[in-house]
Amino acid sequence: MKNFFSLSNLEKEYGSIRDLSKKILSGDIRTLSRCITLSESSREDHQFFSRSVLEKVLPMTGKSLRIGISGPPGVGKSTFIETFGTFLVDKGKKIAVLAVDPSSSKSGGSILGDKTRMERLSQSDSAFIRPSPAGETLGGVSRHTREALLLCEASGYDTIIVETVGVGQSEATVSNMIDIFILLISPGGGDELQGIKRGIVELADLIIVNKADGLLRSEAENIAREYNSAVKLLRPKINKWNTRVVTCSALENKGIEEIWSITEEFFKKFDQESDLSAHRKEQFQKWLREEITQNLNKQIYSDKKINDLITIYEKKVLIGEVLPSAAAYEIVKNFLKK
Ligand SMILES: Nc1nc2c(ncn2[C@@H]2O[C@H](COP(=O)(O)OP(=O)(O)O)[C@@H](O)[C@H]2O)c(=O)[nH]1
Ligand SMILES: [Mg+2]
Repeated sequence: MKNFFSLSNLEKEYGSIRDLSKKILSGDIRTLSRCITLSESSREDHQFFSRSVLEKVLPMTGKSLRIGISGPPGVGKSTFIETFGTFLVDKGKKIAVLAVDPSSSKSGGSILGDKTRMERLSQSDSAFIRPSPAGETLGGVSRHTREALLLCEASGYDTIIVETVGVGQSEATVSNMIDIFILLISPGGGDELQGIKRGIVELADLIIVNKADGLLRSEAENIAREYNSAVKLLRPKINKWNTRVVTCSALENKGIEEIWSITEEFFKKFDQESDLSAHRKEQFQKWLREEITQNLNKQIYSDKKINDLITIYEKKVLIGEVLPSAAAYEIVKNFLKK
């Protein structure tokens, strides 16, 4: 790739790309964190720099189980990841948790709360927990998270958990970077079937009704039954895989074993019947296309002259003089001429 930035200053500050990539491969956590931070930076030279490191280690990526976990706030995602993650660490796995929270810039983030709810996991040497900051766009979040995911894989993490707040569009984006999509729901939150967006339910390979303990237990089991009949109507995403529904208690550590065995079963099936690597190639293709669109968008809107032109056309559109489609055509034509 042609080098548009002077990287020598960055190499002086952070180390050479060669060294950094070696450290990533050796599992050095400080370097991993630093490279993720650089890829999240709004500075293009930082992004370019971290991409250069990532490109060097790219052949060592793609070997983890990528698990997406989603669900409305308060459903118990962080608690579940603590329990499930600790269970996996005890099995000898290395876990990276990437939390995507597009709302975190407004709320100040749930990061502090998460750290305390993932206390055991965050203290483990075999776990790496990293919240993704809110990008200005979902596209930003998705690129950060994808790059962080690949960097973690290169660092030797064999299980990557990507957590999203199940409130919107971010699920579809995240489902395009993971292998298995797990949806958490819980009783008592008023999230009956209609409360959770249908689209999210359709993405789920596994639905977990959490908080199946104490007084909530029978309600949790009822909800699981409801979902079980509802998902039968959904088309299986991959060959012969029907969305499964189970109950668990993240707090009391119940049902975790079964969830792991379903996950393993899923990966086995996936690998045999749909070929995991083909799936990942497809994801890379989509990523490329997404990036092209976002890059173009960014370039158009950051061009002063084109922005002036947009303002002019906007006025014309608003008084009904020009059709939006015709205006867009002219604006893009002008942009391409430059
Ligand atoms: N009874 C019960 N409460 C739970 C369970 N899992 C989480 N919680 C509680 O639900 C609340 C929200 O949990 P949290 O993990 O922060 O949810 P998140 O917003 O989805 O990450 C906390 O008060 C947890 O203690 C569970 O399995 N059973
Ligand atoms: Mg949380």
